[in-house]
Amino acid sequence: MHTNVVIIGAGPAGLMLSHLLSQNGIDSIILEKRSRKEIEETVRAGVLEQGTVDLLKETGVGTRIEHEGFEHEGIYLQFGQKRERIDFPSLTGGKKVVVYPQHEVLKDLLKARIEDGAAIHFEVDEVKTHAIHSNEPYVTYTPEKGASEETITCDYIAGCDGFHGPCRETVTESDCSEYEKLYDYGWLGVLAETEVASDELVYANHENGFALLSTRTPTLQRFYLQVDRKDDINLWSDDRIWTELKKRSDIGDGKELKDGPIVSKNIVSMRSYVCETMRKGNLFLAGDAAHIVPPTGAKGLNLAISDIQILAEGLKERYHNGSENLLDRYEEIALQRIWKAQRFSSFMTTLLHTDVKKTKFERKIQESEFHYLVSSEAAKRSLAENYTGLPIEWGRALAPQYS
Ligand code: RFL
Ligand code: PHB
Repeated sequence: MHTNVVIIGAGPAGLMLSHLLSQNGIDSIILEKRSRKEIEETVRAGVLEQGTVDLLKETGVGTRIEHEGFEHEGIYLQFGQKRERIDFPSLTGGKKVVVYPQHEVLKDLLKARIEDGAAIHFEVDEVKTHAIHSNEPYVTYTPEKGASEETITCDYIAGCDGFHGPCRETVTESDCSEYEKLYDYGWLGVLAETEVASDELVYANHENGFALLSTRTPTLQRFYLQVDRKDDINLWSDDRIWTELKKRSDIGDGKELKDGPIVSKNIVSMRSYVCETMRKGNLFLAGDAAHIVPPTGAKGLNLAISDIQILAEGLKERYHNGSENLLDRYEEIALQRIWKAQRFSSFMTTLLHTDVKKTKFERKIQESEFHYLVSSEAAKRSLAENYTGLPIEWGRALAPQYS
């Protein structure tokens, strides 16, 4: 088998890359270790930046988002019992975000790719990259556990295999620059069958820890609680979860969060990580394979998509004009946006989480940060600009045209 680009991973990054390449007449094959069903059922992100939504719509995969996504024009920030709203359109010249689950984005992309006849191999095993420094790199894999090995030769390999995939290891096993911060806390995420808790997302800081009220549908809600990163989910009964959610989101107005059956719960740890070496030979890393942000800024999926916009444009220039100039600048262009999203995610995380290691002085500074933020037009504008999504800085390169 031969193709232009072998894409490892059918998450948002891998599927979007395959989609954009096919729209530009460039062949790819996707290798994915999970089943289609598992991909379409895993609950993760919820908030899409305006730029992500625009790209999905412009490239023909935005019909369901248009009808089923919820446009949000702001968020609430809460400190103790004080809750303040940040209005996005008035602060950003009209920008909004859309609440639409990641697995629904994946369903839309998978449907489009499969209808288009794309080669996507699910449930593969033993994916390995080879000869990445040559002009004929190749990937080996087994179509299922224990089956005999297959080989795909290609021009480029895109490592879109998330934080735990094998591609980043290939990059980091020799010279590379990595940056990392681990947090002492994690998020306990739940899906609960109850009514919408708030018209817009609530990010609440409470002395017991952070809480986030988000949504999925009018009858299914997504809530998160800050917990210890090593906490055991079995110690969190539904009653304990509801008690904490109610306490942490209470604003003293006598209205209590409405509880209901909790249909899923799990704990994820939080980290900030960047592998600045996003290209090694003809292997490119994109999305979570190259960087991780704590979810407080709602940036991970959106960053994966902007990496892919840059990479796809570079590949387009290579296949259409024979020039690698833009591909050579992939890292440089992508990292500009990645570090700004890292900064914002770290800022939101530090602002909103309760850190028992903070001194009384640091706690006062955190409180003052909140009061400054909600009372300053400039600070609110900065938050709104970052939350709704910063532009890709193409620099000397031309902005892409997907229309
Ligand atoms: P993914 O989604 O991890 O996809 C990687 C794919 O690669 C496959 N894979 C392999 N395939 C073949 N062989 C191997 N050896 C492989 N190893 C792995 C995997 O099965 C998978 O299908 O990475 P990608 O595409 O870079 O996308 C990144 C996003 O998924 C991630 O950043 C977001 O979910 C982060 N995130 C959020 N991002 C937002 O933009 N907005 C949000 O509101 C938001 N909320 C969140 C989040 C992440 C969360 N968790 C679970 C950490 C909320 C949470 C709780
Ligand atoms: C979600 O709805 O899953 C969600 C929303 C906002 C975040 C993170 C996750 O910052």
